[in-house]
Amino acid sequence: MHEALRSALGATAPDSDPEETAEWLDALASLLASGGPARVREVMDRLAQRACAPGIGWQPPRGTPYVNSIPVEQQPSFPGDLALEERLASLMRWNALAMVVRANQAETGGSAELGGHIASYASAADLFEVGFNHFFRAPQPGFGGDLVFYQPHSAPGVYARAFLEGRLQEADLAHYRQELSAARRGARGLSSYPHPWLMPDFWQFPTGSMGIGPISSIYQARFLRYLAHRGLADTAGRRVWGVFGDGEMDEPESMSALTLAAREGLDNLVWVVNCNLQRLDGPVRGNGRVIDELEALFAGAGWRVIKLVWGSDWDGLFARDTGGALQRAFARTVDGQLQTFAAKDGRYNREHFFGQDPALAALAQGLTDEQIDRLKRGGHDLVKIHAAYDAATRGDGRPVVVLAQTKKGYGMGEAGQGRMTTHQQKKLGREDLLAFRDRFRLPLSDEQVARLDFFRPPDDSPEMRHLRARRAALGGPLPQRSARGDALRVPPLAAWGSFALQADGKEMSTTMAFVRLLTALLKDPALGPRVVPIVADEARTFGMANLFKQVGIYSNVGQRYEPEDIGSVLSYREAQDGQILEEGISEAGALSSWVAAATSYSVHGLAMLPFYIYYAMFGFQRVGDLIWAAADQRARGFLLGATAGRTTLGGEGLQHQDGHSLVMAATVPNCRAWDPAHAGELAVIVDHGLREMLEQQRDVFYYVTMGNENTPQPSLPAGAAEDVVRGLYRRMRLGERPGQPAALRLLGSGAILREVEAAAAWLAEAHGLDCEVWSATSYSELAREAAAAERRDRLAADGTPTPCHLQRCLPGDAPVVAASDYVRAWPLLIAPYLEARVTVLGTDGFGRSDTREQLRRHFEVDRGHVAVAALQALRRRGAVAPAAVAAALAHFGLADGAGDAPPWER
Ligand SMILES: Cc1ncc(C[n+]2csc(CCOP(=O)(O)OP(=O)(O)O)c2C)c(N)n1
Repeated sequence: MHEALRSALGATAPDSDPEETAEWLDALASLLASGGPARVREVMDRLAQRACAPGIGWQPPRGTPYVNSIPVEQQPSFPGDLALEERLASLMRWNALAMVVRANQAETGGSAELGGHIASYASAADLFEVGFNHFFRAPQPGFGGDLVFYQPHSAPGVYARAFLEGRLQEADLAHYRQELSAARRGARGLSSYPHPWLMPDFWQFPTGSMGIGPISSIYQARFLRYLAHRGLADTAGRRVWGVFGDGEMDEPESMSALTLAAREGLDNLVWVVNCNLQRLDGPVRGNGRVIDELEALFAGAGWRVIKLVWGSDWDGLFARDTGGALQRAFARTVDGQLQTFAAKDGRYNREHFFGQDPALAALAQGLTDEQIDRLKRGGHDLVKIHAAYDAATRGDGRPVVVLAQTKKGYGMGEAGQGRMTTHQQKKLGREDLLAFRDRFRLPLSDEQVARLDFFRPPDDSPEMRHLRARRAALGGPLPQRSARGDALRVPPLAAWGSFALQADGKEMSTTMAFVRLLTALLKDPALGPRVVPIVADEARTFGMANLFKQVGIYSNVGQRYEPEDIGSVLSYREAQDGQILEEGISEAGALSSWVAAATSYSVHGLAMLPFYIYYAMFGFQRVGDLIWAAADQRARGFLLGATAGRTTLGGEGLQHQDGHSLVMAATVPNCRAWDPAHAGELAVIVDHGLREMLEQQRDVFYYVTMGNENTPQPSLPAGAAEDVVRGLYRRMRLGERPGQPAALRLLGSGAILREVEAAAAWLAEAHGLDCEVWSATSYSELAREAAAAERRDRLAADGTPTPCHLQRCLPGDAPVVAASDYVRAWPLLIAPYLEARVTVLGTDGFGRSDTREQLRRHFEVDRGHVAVAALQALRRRGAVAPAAVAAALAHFGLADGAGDAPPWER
């Protein structure tokens, strides 16, 4: 030990006084001998405290040698049947490989275009198998189970296990990545990656987009604590496991919440980072060591790091290596080189690794080339993996990361192990397949290998009995997803939203109205506790500070300080049972929190009602991929884009004014997007959403825009509510000629409805025009219904037209002018379904900082532009004279604008 310590140190730093150093090391060695490791740690902590004093300025290194964190003498004995579990892992590997290769072979009904991955699961199989056999617990009576995030391109391995468990059949495996063809052949198609939308009883968390699994797992772990602290659910003992790639750690999302996990003391969270040292194109850190880098990063963030670098075969080598030659060699070897060692055979490794120095060569002397070839890395050794996971589950208040070194394409031999191109490898030749069979001692004939037969041992075989027994002991199969939460009754809208429905002209903004609605909902005895208000450091901006005191901000430790504003009615209050999730300046974090709450109905069987309110510009644009994953995950909740629109947020300008989130929201199939103009509309929309999500248990979520402009709020016309949720209702008709259809229809939405109403009033008064004003609460809802109706007509043999709300509201060819605070693409969604010609005014282009009035003039969506657009539309039909248009242009001060560059070019 003494020698090893000395040489490990010697490998890293030149020594100005070796003799003195030796004395210190001797002292350390005798302390270790007399007091044991705990005493060494104690003394080292004290010494470190001293050495960190400014005068000395020592900084502790973040790294430890390139060896396992759990020494062999502390390794627990393996509780399973090692031989059986190794055989099972080999079967998983085979079936996963066969699935991908078959999907890509024309002879077996596949197609080379289908893709799939072999090498990633080949590296991760053992990491998964130890989890499945010993650690990942399914929900069972009285225990909600663990939450497991699976590395996405390892999905074939997870299917392979479900096949052995009898949850999937051979025909299903044969339809991996053939979800559409499968249904026609009576099989179940298997999605490429974990997608709850596509396999709602199977996959729980979507991980296909790198980085989303990692950040989501942290916030799910935190949400388990939140539910417990708020007394809503007993989540004690439940754990979140995440198996991720080392390349995936490059994603900002993977890294961004590490300190949060440590700060919140999430020792219910275990990440296993599969360090196969490769990503798609090549090495993750060819010129460095990713395990060292990640160790420093995670340890610095406050995580407990368990390095799982070498398999049991190395234990003997380390024991014999009293001079520390191995450690010195590893300290010199970068990942690019380790990858090459993985790709080469035993002979090469003997020459190039063990041949580096005589001490190493001596270590390898007793090994055959074959044995050298089979020296396992830690992540391929079931015993070592078990030891690491076992240690990981002994919580000490910190989240845990297991850094497991593996080989990419493990066992793929010449065809793929450690090859640069292995990530993309989807085909294996006959010889490679036979070699794979031999390598893993699979009980398959040459013909079965050539045919790529899937293999399931007989039900009464020891393997299958063991497999079933292990899962039974852990509560049942995984992954599994539940589709239903507890149904909650929504109180009648009148009980919490009548102020908005009968606003009677009171001045307020829709954001203020929302906060009032939220405050009222929070007070409902049944629903209130389920509400989860979420903000990313903008609660004050949106006038929500009153909630700090009322329901408190969640903190796992309560409030350990006296807030500066103590005594004020709105004082800042953190509490362990606080209800608000204040996520700081992390939209990705806030969105992940929202997802945890929005999927609670399924993950915990407990429906929660999250409202994440944020600057509209920093939503779909900033964290759109997380929102897409939320949709995949069948999230239910509300996203509220505040300070929405390009012209409602005076002063802020280009970066803050959102003119396109609604268009993006409209591209998410189960997101219903709304642009209410008034408090009443907003209340009706929220009420409808509550009923859809909580009572009818529909897998939808709502995106609702809100403005911060104080305006007089009209009462909602009687009977309008149903049409509000259809997306369009009539607000008024001016200058009506009884018995005749309106000559003109003006559509306004959100912040611009008032401009449209003002334009209509002027047109009626100045030109005696008969015009209708409609509030378009959602162009995407209108367009979806119209498109569905059009599709039915297209595909129906009898061709009977199906009427839709849009066409019922706006029949005939009277010109339609639609103005919005969003880009033209938003109102244009409805244009193809109308007989009338539609003129659209929108806010395409970059924002500016100025007053609302100036902005509306700049983007050409103010009342003057609406009025002129309407008159031009009528002029085209010969319904008004050109002089009327000229007069209007002059009246509104627009006479000289035609030659200017349009706003979106400025
Ligand atoms: C956001 C995102 N970018 C890119 C990809 C494409 N992609 C899929 S797997 C992969 C490499 C993964 O490498 P690593 O995390 O090291 O996992 P390994 O396959 O090596 O186990 C990439 C780039 C993706 N799925 N998501």
